[in-house]
Amino acid sequence: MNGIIDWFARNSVAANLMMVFIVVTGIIAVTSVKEEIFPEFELDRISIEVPYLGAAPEEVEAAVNIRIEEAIQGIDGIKQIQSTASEGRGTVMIELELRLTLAQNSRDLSFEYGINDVPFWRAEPVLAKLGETQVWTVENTTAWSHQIHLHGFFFLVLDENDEPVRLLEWKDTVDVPFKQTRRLLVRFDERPGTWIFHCHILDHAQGGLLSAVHLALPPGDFRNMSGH
Ligand SMILES: [Cu+2]
Repeated sequence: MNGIIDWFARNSVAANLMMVFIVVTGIIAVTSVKEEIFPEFELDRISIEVPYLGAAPEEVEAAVNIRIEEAIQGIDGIKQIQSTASEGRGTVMIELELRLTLAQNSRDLSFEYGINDVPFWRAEPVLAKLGETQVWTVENTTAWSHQIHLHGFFFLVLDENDEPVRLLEWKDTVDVPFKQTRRLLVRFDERPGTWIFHCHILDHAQGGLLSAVHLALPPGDFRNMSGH
């Protein structure tokens, strides 16, 4: 033991390198532990990963997965829960339903999209993965009807004011009458880029009823703006 201390006392460069190494691994450990403990937020997807060292999948399932599932049960707007228990780790993926609201500013009567309760100009664009199918709930709180048009992809109207729609038909424009709600299924394919959606009434689009879907692009990366 004394030999090691003597050696480090004589080799101060080695001692300093050792210290830097310990500090750096400490920082890496702290930041990577954080990533595992805190849920990762995206607009429509939350992933909760909980490490449970040394536990068998059945133990993880009972101690982690089932508890998370119980805790989030009954929360509004959950589209799908995907739960996996593996050796030493439980993962629960929650897919949220996307909620678009069409509102009107009472002061200047301009139109506003709200995306999951955030006005569109403060919200991130809608994020989608290649090949993903999403469910959009579009609630029109204004006194006007709006025809929502999405570039590049189609809507399937699932229900109107919670009443299921039959027949199911693919449309590129969906009318959302005033004070009504439509639940739409949107299927994205393998064409990455920024795809605009807006009200087809021109002064409404100009007044703000316009937003974008980023298909497999990180937020803030605008590409392939299709403008018609
Ligand atoms: Cu409109």
